[in-house]
Amino acid sequence: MIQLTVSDMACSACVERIEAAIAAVDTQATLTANLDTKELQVSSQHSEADIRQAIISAGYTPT
Ligand SMILES: [Cu+2]
Repeated sequence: MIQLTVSDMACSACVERIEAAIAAVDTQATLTANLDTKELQVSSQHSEADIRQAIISAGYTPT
């Protein structure tokens, strides 16, 4: 389980964009987002670096 904070994830459209970017890397990935805490949990066989890179290319900033 990869746990990230994405402080610029503001609404459900942001989550959808991030979800699509992660799906492009790993179609098997599942994602849980909490818009109140800006926390993102990703279940993926890919590395955290790959997932981070996908989120960054979608225009968001994971920390
Ligand atoms: Cu948004």
